[in-house]
Amino acid sequence: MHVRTQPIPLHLAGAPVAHPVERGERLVDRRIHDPAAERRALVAGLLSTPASIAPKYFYDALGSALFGAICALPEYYPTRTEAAIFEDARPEIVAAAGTGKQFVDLGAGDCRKAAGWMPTLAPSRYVAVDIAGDALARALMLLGFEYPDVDVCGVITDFTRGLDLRRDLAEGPTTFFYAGSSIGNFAPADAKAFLHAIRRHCGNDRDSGLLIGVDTKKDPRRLQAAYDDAAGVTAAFNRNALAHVNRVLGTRFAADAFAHVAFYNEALSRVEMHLEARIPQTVTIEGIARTFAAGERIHTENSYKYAPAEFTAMLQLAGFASVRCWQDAAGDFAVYYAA
Ligand code: AVI
Repeated sequence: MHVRTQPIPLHLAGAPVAHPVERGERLVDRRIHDPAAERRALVAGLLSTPASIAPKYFYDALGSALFGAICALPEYYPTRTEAAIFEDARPEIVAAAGTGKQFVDLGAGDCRKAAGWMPTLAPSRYVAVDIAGDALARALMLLGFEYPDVDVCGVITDFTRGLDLRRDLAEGPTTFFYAGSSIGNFAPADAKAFLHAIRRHCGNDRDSGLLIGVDTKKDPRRLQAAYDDAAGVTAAFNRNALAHVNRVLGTRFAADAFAHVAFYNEALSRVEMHLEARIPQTVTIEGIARTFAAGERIHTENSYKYAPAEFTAMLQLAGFASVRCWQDAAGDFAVYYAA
Protein backbone atom coordinates (compact mmCIF):
# COMPACT_ATOMS: atom_id res chain seq x y z
CA MET A 1 0.00 0.00 0.00
CA HIS A 2 1.31 3.39 -0.94
CA VAL A 3 1.15 5.80 1.97
CA ARG A 4 1.57 9.45 1.18
CA THR A 5 1.55 12.33 3.59
CA GLN A 6 -0.14 15.21 1.85
CA PRO A 7 1.23 18.73 2.28
CA ILE A 8 -0.02 19.50 5.74
CA PRO A 9 -1.48 22.92 6.43
CA LEU A 10 0.47 24.79 9.09
CA HIS A 11 -2.16 24.36 11.73
CA LEU A 12 -2.06 20.60 11.16
CA ALA A 13 1.68 20.31 11.00
CA GLY A 14 3.15 17.47 13.00
CA ALA A 15 4.64 14.05 12.36
CA PRO A 16 1.56 12.09 11.29
CA VAL A 17 3.13 8.94 9.90
CA ALA A 18 5.99 8.49 12.34
CA HIS A 19 3.87 9.08 15.46
CA PRO A 20 0.29 8.37 14.43
CA VAL A 21 -1.15 8.23 17.93
CA GLU A 22 0.62 11.19 19.50
CA ARG A 23 -1.49 13.99 20.86
CA GLY A 24 -2.18 17.04 18.69
CA GLU A 25 -3.99 17.97 15.48
CA ARG A 26 -2.75 15.91 12.58
CA LEU A 27 -3.86 14.72 9.20
CA VAL A 28 -2.51 11.59 7.60
CA ASP A 29 -3.10 10.67 3.96
CA ARG A 30 -3.53 6.95 3.41
CA ARG A 31 -5.08 7.08 -0.05
CA ILE A 32 -3.82 4.57 -2.54
CA HIS A 33 -3.01 6.75 -5.52
CA ASP A 34 -3.57 4.84 -8.72
CA PRO A 35 -5.17 7.30 -11.13
CA ALA A 36 -4.58 4.94 -14.09
CA ALA A 37 -6.56 2.14 -12.42
CA GLU A 38 -9.35 4.57 -11.47
CA ARG A 39 -9.48 5.82 -15.03
CA ARG A 40 -9.64 2.27 -16.38
CA ALA A 41 -12.52 1.41 -14.03
CA LEU A 42 -14.41 4.55 -15.05
CA VAL A 43 -13.91 3.86 -18.77
CA ALA A 44 -14.92 0.21 -18.35
CA GLY A 45 -18.13 1.30 -16.60
CA LEU A 46 -19.02 3.73 -19.37
CA LEU A 47 -18.29 1.26 -22.17
CA SER A 48 -20.32 -1.54 -20.50
CA THR A 49 -23.96 -2.21 -21.19
CA PRO A 50 -25.68 -1.15 -19.04
CA ALA A 51 -23.25 1.70 -18.47
CA SER A 52 -22.37 2.87 -14.98
CA ILE A 53 -20.48 5.63 -13.15
CA ALA A 54 -19.35 5.02 -9.55
CA PRO A 55 -21.12 7.32 -7.04
CA LYS A 56 -17.78 8.77 -5.92
CA TYR A 57 -17.91 10.90 -9.10
CA PHE A 58 -20.82 12.86 -7.57
CA TYR A 59 -18.52 14.40 -5.01
CA ASP A 60 -16.41 17.09 -6.60
CA ALA A 61 -16.65 20.57 -5.02
CA LEU A 62 -19.97 21.38 -6.72
CA GLY A 63 -21.38 17.90 -6.06
CA SER A 64 -20.50 18.13 -2.37
CA ALA A 65 -22.26 21.51 -2.17
CA LEU A 66 -25.28 20.06 -3.98
CA PHE A 67 -25.35 17.15 -1.55
CA GLY A 68 -25.40 19.66 1.30
CA ALA A 69 -28.43 21.29 -0.39
CA ILE A 70 -30.12 17.88 -0.81
CA CYS A 71 -29.84 17.30 2.94
CA ALA A 72 -31.91 20.44 3.54
CA LEU A 73 -34.66 19.62 0.99
CA PRO A 74 -38.19 19.09 2.30
CA GLU A 75 -38.43 15.76 0.44
CA TYR A 76 -35.09 14.43 1.72
CA TYR A 77 -36.17 13.27 5.20
CA PRO A 78 -33.08 11.17 6.23
CA THR A 79 -30.83 13.99 7.46
CA ARG A 80 -33.35 15.79 9.63
CA THR A 81 -34.97 12.56 10.86
CA GLU A 82 -31.63 11.16 11.94
CA ALA A 83 -30.84 14.46 13.67
CA ALA A 84 -34.19 14.32 15.49
CA ILE A 85 -33.53 10.75 16.67
CA PHE A 86 -30.07 11.78 17.89
CA GLU A 87 -31.67 14.66 19.78
CA ASP A 88 -34.50 12.63 21.34
CA ALA A 89 -32.45 9.56 22.19
CA ARG A 90 -29.23 11.36 23.12
CA PRO A 91 -29.23 10.44 26.84
CA GLU A 92 -29.97 6.78 26.07
CA ILE A 93 -27.39 6.64 23.28
CA VAL A 94 -24.77 8.22 25.54
CA ALA A 95 -25.62 5.70 28.28
CA ALA A 96 -25.23 2.85 25.77
CA ALA A 97 -22.04 4.08 24.10
CA GLY A 98 -20.33 5.49 27.20
CA THR A 99 -18.25 8.64 27.49
CA GLY A 100 -14.59 9.60 27.33
CA LYS A 101 -13.64 7.18 24.55
CA GLN A 102 -11.92 7.46 21.22
CA PHE A 103 -14.55 8.58 18.66
CA VAL A 104 -13.97 7.52 15.05
CA ASP A 105 -16.08 9.43 12.54
CA LEU A 106 -16.36 7.48 9.28
CA GLY A 107 -17.18 9.78 6.34
CA ALA A 108 -16.72 12.79 8.60
CA GLY A 109 -17.33 15.45 5.90
CA ASP A 110 -17.49 18.82 7.63
CA CYS A 111 -17.44 17.06 11.06
CA ARG A 112 -20.67 18.85 12.07
CA LYS A 113 -22.59 15.67 12.91
CA ALA A 114 -19.78 14.52 15.17
CA ALA A 115 -19.51 17.99 16.71
CA GLY A 116 -23.08 17.49 17.99
CA TRP A 117 -21.80 14.56 20.08
CA MET A 118 -18.76 16.30 21.56
CA PRO A 119 -20.48 17.84 24.62
CA THR A 120 -22.18 14.59 25.67
CA LEU A 121 -19.87 11.78 24.54
CA ALA A 122 -16.89 13.92 25.58
CA PRO A 123 -14.39 11.84 23.59
CA SER A 124 -10.78 11.73 24.68
CA ARG A 125 -9.71 11.49 21.05
CA TYR A 126 -11.53 12.31 17.80
CA VAL A 127 -10.44 10.63 14.55
CA ALA A 128 -12.17 12.00 11.45
CA VAL A 129 -11.96 9.73 8.40
CA ASP A 130 -12.88 10.92 4.92
CA ILE A 131 -11.70 10.83 1.31
CA ALA A 132 -11.92 14.63 0.86
CA GLY A 133 -8.66 15.89 2.36
CA ASP A 134 -9.07 19.66 1.92
CA ALA A 135 -12.51 19.75 3.49
CA LEU A 136 -11.28 17.53 6.32
CA ALA A 137 -8.31 19.82 7.04
CA ARG A 138 -10.62 22.86 7.34
CA ALA A 139 -13.17 21.01 9.46
CA LEU A 140 -10.53 19.66 11.83
CA MET A 141 -9.01 23.08 12.33
CA LEU A 142 -12.42 24.47 13.38
CA LEU A 143 -13.14 21.51 15.61
CA GLY A 144 -9.72 21.81 17.22
CA PHE A 145 -10.52 25.42 18.15
CA GLU A 146 -13.97 24.50 19.45
CA TYR A 147 -12.75 21.56 21.54
CA PRO A 148 -9.17 22.29 22.56
CA ASP A 149 -9.20 19.48 25.14
CA VAL A 150 -9.94 16.78 22.58
CA ASP A 151 -7.08 15.11 20.74
CA VAL A 152 -8.22 15.78 17.15
CA CYS A 153 -6.78 14.05 14.10
CA GLY A 154 -7.80 13.02 10.62
CA VAL A 155 -7.20 10.17 8.18
CA ILE A 156 -7.70 10.71 4.45
CA THR A 157 -8.69 7.39 2.91
CA ASP A 158 -11.28 5.72 0.71
CA PHE A 159 -12.54 3.29 3.35
CA THR A 160 -15.22 1.99 0.96
CA ARG A 161 -12.36 -0.01 -0.60
CA GLY A 162 -11.54 -1.65 2.72
CA LEU A 163 -11.29 -0.33 6.26
CA ASP A 164 -7.90 -0.49 7.91
CA LEU A 165 -7.31 2.13 10.58
CA ARG A 166 -5.11 0.05 12.86
CA ARG A 167 -2.12 2.39 12.46
CA ASP A 168 -4.22 5.44 13.21
CA LEU A 169 -6.17 4.41 16.28
CA ALA A 170 -5.05 4.60 19.87
CA GLU A 171 -5.53 1.64 22.20
CA GLY A 172 -8.67 1.59 24.29
CA PRO A 173 -12.43 1.72 23.96
CA THR A 174 -13.63 3.25 20.73
CA THR A 175 -16.98 4.40 19.40
CA PHE A 176 -17.24 4.19 15.62
CA PHE A 177 -19.75 6.60 14.08
CA TYR A 178 -21.24 6.12 10.61
CA ALA A 179 -24.14 8.49 10.09
CA GLY A 180 -26.46 9.49 7.26
CA SER A 181 -27.31 6.00 5.96
CA SER A 182 -24.16 5.97 3.84
CA ILE A 183 -24.09 2.22 4.50
CA GLY A 184 -27.04 2.13 2.06
CA ASN A 185 -24.71 3.07 -0.81
CA PHE A 186 -22.84 -0.24 -0.43
CA ALA A 187 -24.15 -3.39 -2.11
CA PRO A 188 -25.44 -5.65 0.73
CA ALA A 189 -22.47 -8.02 0.54
CA ASP A 190 -20.07 -5.07 0.77
CA ALA A 191 -22.11 -3.57 3.62
CA LYS A 192 -21.74 -6.86 5.52
CA ALA A 193 -17.99 -6.91 4.90
CA PHE A 194 -17.73 -3.31 6.07
CA LEU A 195 -19.64 -4.02 9.30
CA HIS A 196 -17.38 -7.00 9.85
CA ALA A 197 -14.32 -4.79 9.45
CA ILE A 198 -15.66 -2.33 12.04
CA ARG A 199 -16.37 -5.23 14.40
CA ARG A 200 -12.78 -6.46 13.93
CA HIS A 201 -11.49 -2.99 14.79
CA CYS A 202 -13.47 -3.18 18.06
CA GLY A 203 -11.45 -6.29 18.94
CA ASN A 204 -12.16 -7.81 22.35
CA ASP A 205 -13.01 -4.50 23.92
CA ARG A 206 -16.56 -4.82 25.22
CA ASP A 207 -16.73 -1.06 25.64
CA SER A 208 -16.17 -0.43 21.92
CA GLY A 209 -19.07 -0.23 19.49
CA LEU A 210 -20.70 1.29 16.44
CA LEU A 211 -23.25 4.11 16.32
CA ILE A 212 -24.85 4.05 12.87
CA GLY A 213 -27.82 5.70 11.10
CA VAL A 214 -29.71 3.67 8.48
CA ASP A 215 -32.67 4.53 6.28
CA THR A 216 -35.73 2.27 6.41
CA LYS A 217 -38.11 0.87 3.80
CA LYS A 218 -41.23 2.96 3.29
CA ASP A 219 -43.88 4.07 0.79
CA PRO A 220 -42.13 4.02 -2.62
CA ARG A 221 -43.67 7.42 -3.47
CA ARG A 222 -41.87 9.04 -0.55
CA LEU A 223 -38.61 7.35 -1.47
CA GLN A 224 -39.00 8.44 -5.07
CA ALA A 225 -39.69 12.05 -4.04
CA ALA A 226 -36.64 12.07 -1.73
CA TYR A 227 -34.42 11.22 -4.72
CA ASP A 228 -36.29 13.27 -7.35
CA ASP A 229 -37.14 16.52 -5.59
CA ALA A 230 -39.37 19.19 -7.08
CA ALA A 231 -36.62 21.84 -7.15
CA GLY A 232 -34.36 19.59 -9.24
CA VAL A 233 -31.39 19.65 -6.84
CA THR A 234 -30.92 15.85 -6.95
CA ALA A 235 -31.18 15.99 -10.75
CA ALA A 236 -28.37 18.58 -10.82
CA PHE A 237 -26.35 16.43 -8.39
CA ASN A 238 -26.78 13.38 -10.63
CA ARG A 239 -25.94 15.24 -13.87
CA ASN A 240 -22.91 16.85 -12.24
CA ALA A 241 -21.27 13.40 -12.29
CA LEU A 242 -21.01 13.82 -16.08
CA ALA A 243 -19.21 17.15 -15.72
CA HIS A 244 -16.79 15.45 -13.31
CA VAL A 245 -16.25 12.57 -15.76
CA ASN A 246 -15.59 15.11 -18.55
CA ARG A 247 -12.82 16.66 -16.46
CA VAL A 248 -11.27 13.30 -15.57
CA LEU A 249 -11.44 11.68 -19.01
CA GLY A 250 -11.56 14.72 -21.32
CA THR A 251 -14.90 13.46 -22.68
CA ARG A 252 -17.67 15.71 -23.96
CA PHE A 253 -20.80 14.40 -22.29
CA ALA A 254 -23.57 16.99 -22.62
CA ALA A 255 -25.21 16.83 -19.19
CA ASP A 256 -28.43 18.38 -20.54
CA ALA A 257 -28.78 15.52 -23.00
CA PHE A 258 -29.39 13.16 -20.05
CA ALA A 259 -32.48 13.06 -17.86
CA HIS A 260 -32.33 12.33 -14.14
CA VAL A 261 -34.17 9.10 -13.32
CA ALA A 262 -34.75 7.86 -9.75
CA PHE A 263 -37.08 5.12 -8.56
CA TYR A 264 -37.50 2.58 -5.80
CA ASN A 265 -36.69 -0.97 -6.91
CA GLU A 266 -38.88 -2.79 -4.43
CA ALA A 267 -37.57 -6.27 -5.31
CA LEU A 268 -34.02 -5.19 -4.41
CA SER A 269 -35.00 -2.75 -1.62
CA ARG A 270 -33.04 0.09 -3.14
CA VAL A 271 -33.51 3.49 -4.69
CA GLU A 272 -31.70 3.57 -8.03
CA MET A 273 -30.45 6.67 -9.76
CA HIS A 274 -29.69 6.73 -13.46
CA LEU A 275 -28.94 9.23 -16.21
CA GLU A 276 -31.11 8.52 -19.25
CA ALA A 277 -30.13 9.64 -22.76
CA ARG A 278 -32.86 11.99 -24.02
CA ILE A 279 -31.74 11.58 -27.63
CA PRO A 280 -29.39 9.18 -29.44
CA GLN A 281 -25.83 10.41 -29.00
CA THR A 282 -22.24 9.32 -29.40
CA VAL A 283 -19.47 10.22 -26.97
CA THR A 284 -15.81 9.48 -27.62
CA ILE A 285 -14.25 7.75 -24.60
CA GLU A 286 -10.50 7.07 -24.77
CA GLY A 287 -10.72 7.07 -28.58
CA ILE A 288 -13.71 4.70 -28.61
CA ALA A 289 -17.07 5.92 -29.95
CA ARG A 290 -19.74 4.97 -27.40
CA THR A 291 -23.25 5.39 -28.76
CA PHE A 292 -26.14 5.82 -26.34
CA ALA A 293 -29.57 5.03 -27.76
CA ALA A 294 -32.43 7.31 -26.74
CA GLY A 295 -33.70 5.99 -23.40
CA GLU A 296 -30.44 4.15 -22.61
CA ARG A 297 -29.35 4.63 -19.01
CA ILE A 298 -26.12 5.14 -17.10
CA HIS A 299 -26.51 3.71 -13.57
CA THR A 300 -25.03 6.13 -11.03
CA GLU A 301 -26.17 5.06 -7.54
CA ASN A 302 -28.00 2.55 -5.38
CA SER A 303 -29.32 3.49 -1.97
CA TYR A 304 -30.42 0.37 -0.07
CA LYS A 305 -33.13 0.55 2.58
CA TYR A 306 -33.28 -1.83 5.55
CA ALA A 307 -36.08 -2.85 7.89
CA PRO A 308 -34.80 -2.62 11.49
CA ALA A 309 -35.05 -6.41 11.93
CA GLU A 310 -32.93 -6.94 8.79
CA PHE A 311 -30.25 -4.49 9.80
CA THR A 312 -30.15 -5.81 13.35
CA ALA A 313 -29.57 -9.30 11.91
CA MET A 314 -26.74 -7.90 9.73
CA LEU A 315 -25.07 -6.36 12.76
CA GLN A 316 -25.38 -9.64 14.67
CA LEU A 317 -23.98 -11.59 11.73
CA ALA A 318 -21.04 -9.19 11.67
CA GLY A 319 -20.30 -10.30 15.25
CA PHE A 320 -21.92 -7.61 17.38
CA ALA A 321 -23.43 -9.28 20.45
CA SER A 322 -25.80 -6.52 21.53
CA VAL A 323 -27.79 -4.18 19.32
CA ARG A 324 -30.03 -1.31 20.35
CA CYS A 325 -32.24 0.59 17.93
CA TRP A 326 -33.98 3.97 18.13
CA GLN A 327 -36.51 5.23 15.59
CA ASP A 328 -38.67 8.29 14.99
CA ALA A 329 -42.41 7.84 15.62
CA ALA A 330 -43.14 7.31 11.90
CA GLY A 331 -40.36 4.73 11.55
CA ASP A 332 -38.75 6.70 8.71
CA PHE A 333 -35.18 6.18 9.92
CA ALA A 334 -33.28 4.07 12.45
CA VAL A 335 -30.22 4.63 14.62
CA TYR A 336 -28.38 1.64 16.06
CA TYR A 337 -25.74 1.18 18.72
CA ALA A 338 -24.04 -2.19 18.36
CA ALA A 339 -21.37 -3.52 20.70
C1 AVI B 1 -24.75 9.78 0.79
N1 AVI B 1 -25.95 8.95 0.68
C2 AVI B 1 -26.33 8.38 1.97
C3 AVI B 1 -27.07 9.60 -0.02
C4 AVI B 1 -28.26 8.61 -0.12
O1 AVI B 1 -29.36 8.97 0.32
O2 AVI B 1 -28.07 7.49 -0.59
C5 AVI B 1 -26.68 10.07 -1.41
C6 AVI B 1 -27.82 10.69 -2.17
N2 AVI B 1 -28.11 10.47 -3.42
C7 AVI B 1 -29.14 11.16 -3.77
N3 AVI B 1 -29.59 11.85 -2.76
C8 AVI B 1 -28.75 11.57 -1.72
